[in-house]
Amino acid sequence: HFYAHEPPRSPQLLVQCQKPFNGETPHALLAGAFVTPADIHFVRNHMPLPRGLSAAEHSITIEGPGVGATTLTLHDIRTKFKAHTFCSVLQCAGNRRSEMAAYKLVEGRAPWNSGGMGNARWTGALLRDVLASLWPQELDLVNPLNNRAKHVCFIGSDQHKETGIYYEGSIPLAKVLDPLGDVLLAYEMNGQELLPDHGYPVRAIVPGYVGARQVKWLSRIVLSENESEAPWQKKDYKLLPQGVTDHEGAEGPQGWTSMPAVEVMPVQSAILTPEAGSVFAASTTEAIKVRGYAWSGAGVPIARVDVSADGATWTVARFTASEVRPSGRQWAWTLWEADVPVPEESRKKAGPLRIMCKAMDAASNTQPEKVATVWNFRGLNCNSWGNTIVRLE
Ligand code: MTE
Ligand code: MO
Repeated sequence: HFYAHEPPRSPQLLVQCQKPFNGETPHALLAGAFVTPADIHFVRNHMPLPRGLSAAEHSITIEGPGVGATTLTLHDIRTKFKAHTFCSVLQCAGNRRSEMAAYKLVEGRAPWNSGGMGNARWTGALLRDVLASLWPQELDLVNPLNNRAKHVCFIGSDQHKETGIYYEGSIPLAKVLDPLGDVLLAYEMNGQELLPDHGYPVRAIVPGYVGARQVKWLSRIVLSENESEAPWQKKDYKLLPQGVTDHEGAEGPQGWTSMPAVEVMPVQSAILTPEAGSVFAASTTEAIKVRGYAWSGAGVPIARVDVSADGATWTVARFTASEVRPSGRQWAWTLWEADVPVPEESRKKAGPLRIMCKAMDAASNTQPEKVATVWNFRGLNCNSWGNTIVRLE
């Protein structure tokens, strides 16, 4: 009965789990739109959808050490603060987990392919503006580190059915107060009210950060000396060292307690089409058209994407779409395509052909070649070279 009030969902979403709902966007649909439509944008819920939220009645409580507590209605947030609109990639830490799991067993439950990531256009008030107007004297906006609070906890309205705790995550106050940080209290996605699955009526958008901190159905914001104590902050979303291969290890000295929570995401790229298993004539002299995405959580532009069908000769991809913003605030993905020749060797025989891509951002961050390099027990942040295996017949 906990799940009796789930919203209607697009039948196009590939369902990883029904309760709680986890669904990803099919690769070809992601490749087909620079701005991911809201109804097919991936959904990652940890719990049943919260009930009874309404934009007209919603408010957010904001509190912190030395500043007390105050409540702002969503109406205030919409009308009293300048609205900012920009594209920002949301990526689940589990995106591409299936590739890690294929290499070695992981614990994370959903075997995401490359569709656990989307690029939507978000509208909202900057949390920086909100804090600056509430506490212009009490907070040091210029040097965030001078404040007693060092973290900002976001608390949702969805509850864990056994413990009763609400979904929660935190980010550094410095990210919120950074004039280039662009942390939003977002009330629109692609120019429309948020869909229930994406956090209606308001959610946090934390550009460049892992999806887990971009709390949906936002009801409280707590400025705090410490990061959030919630399990999603203290446990689940951490990159454990490679020696940790089971639950016992995760609870041990090299586990949760010794590793920081995932924040800024690494440079990422993946191939969306052709889909794995697509068939091409072995004798073809025509190049294979390859499409995909690239993005860097650092907010710097993608400098280059290279694509190869033999790992030795690389074709430089053409960028087909991006939203150009100043470096450090480029939160949209870059879509790309490349015409990749079938290697002479492969043309003589039928069989699988692996096509690979690798991106570099403007800060020279690159993707590691092998999944073994990034494997971790939770199956998080898989960003080794993108790939697809097609068939030559
Ligand atoms: N916020 C709440 N309140 N509850 C959640 O379960 N899941 C998080 C984040 N915010 C979650 C949440 C995770 S892990 C991800 S990846 C993103 O929401 C997914 O956002 P989306 O469902 O809009 O794509
Ligand atoms: Mo996630």
